Amino acid sequence: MNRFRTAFPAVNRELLNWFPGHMGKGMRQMQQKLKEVDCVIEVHDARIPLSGRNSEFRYTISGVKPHVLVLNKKDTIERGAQKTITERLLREESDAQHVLFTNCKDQSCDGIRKVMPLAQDLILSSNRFNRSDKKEYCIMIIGVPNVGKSSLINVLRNRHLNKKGASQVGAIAGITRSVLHKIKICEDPLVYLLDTPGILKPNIADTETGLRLALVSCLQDHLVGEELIADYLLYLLNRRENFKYVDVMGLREPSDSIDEVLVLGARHLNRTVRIRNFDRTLLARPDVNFAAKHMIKAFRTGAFGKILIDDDKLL
Ligand SMILES: Nc1nc2c(ncn2[C@@H]2O[C@H](COP(=O)(O)OP(=O)(O)OP(=O)(O)O)[C@@H](O)[C@H]2O)c(=O)[nH]1
Ligand SMILES: [Mg+2]
Repeated sequence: MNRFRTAFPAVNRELLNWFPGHMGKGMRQMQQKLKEVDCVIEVHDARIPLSGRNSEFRYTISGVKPHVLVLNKKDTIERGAQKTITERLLREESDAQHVLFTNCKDQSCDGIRKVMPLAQDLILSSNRFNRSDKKEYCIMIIGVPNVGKSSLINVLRNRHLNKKGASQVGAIAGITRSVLHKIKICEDPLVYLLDTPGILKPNIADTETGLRLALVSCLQDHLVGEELIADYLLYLLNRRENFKYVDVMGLREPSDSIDEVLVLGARHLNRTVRIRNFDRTLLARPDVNFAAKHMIKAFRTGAFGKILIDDDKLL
């Protein structure tokens, strides 16, 4: 009998719905700018190619414009998976017909090299409506938070203009908060990119979609709860029989209990928190929150290997 969970229990939606004011405002700003846009590049995380894309973009932003789907952070999945993902998208997702895989941390990445030529081809073969007299191209970069939209702009600008750091980048979701000014990234042809804030759907589809987004940092960890994200990670690792966490958390054997993993992990890491007992004496307890953060960080820094989270959806 399998001793690991075969399904993850549903969790309170409120933990997974994150739609702060700047997202609603950002969406409105993006719609207003749309008439100045020739092409939309949607960036998403390559670990979740089928989960968590904001389907509202299709109706409000990208539907009428040439569209490229950039699956970024390709360094976090096996190279061999790219073909399977692309075939699946081409077959089943009508709004993912031009797909590129990129690593914004690698200037020489072949996907990065293909972004501008592909966008230019699509623009040239499109009807530019009110913009057919305009010489310059304007491309809007959209996506959910923290997938690397600003990083993509920076790496393209660096590649084509040899200039650095036009748009602020950060490891926490919600760095870019409004639609920014046009950023020139190429002289010939003259191309401008528009950076935008990461925008989620106001209502998350289901628990697993929300937790997959959380695991790759599209939500803010403390809002979801680090222990919950670590539990979902444990569930995914056990399902894959990936037991690298045993060493990372200082365990003797695999476990399906997040409480056990975090308590033993905190002891292994020698981290305690002091809590006040009912008689006002101080007690030292294992710092399970620290242990959860440690486990999530290990996943995000690749200590558990390259993991395509959506692999179950590709079967
Ligand atoms: N491993 C890896 N990390 C990346 C890559 N591209 C960006 N990152 C990291 O992902 C994080 C988010 O990058 P940003 O460019 O700020 O993402 P964003 O989509 O603009 O985020 P918001 O503005 O918050 O919506 C940063 O820590 C980047 O260093 C990549 O190709 N591979
Ligand atoms: Mg940004």
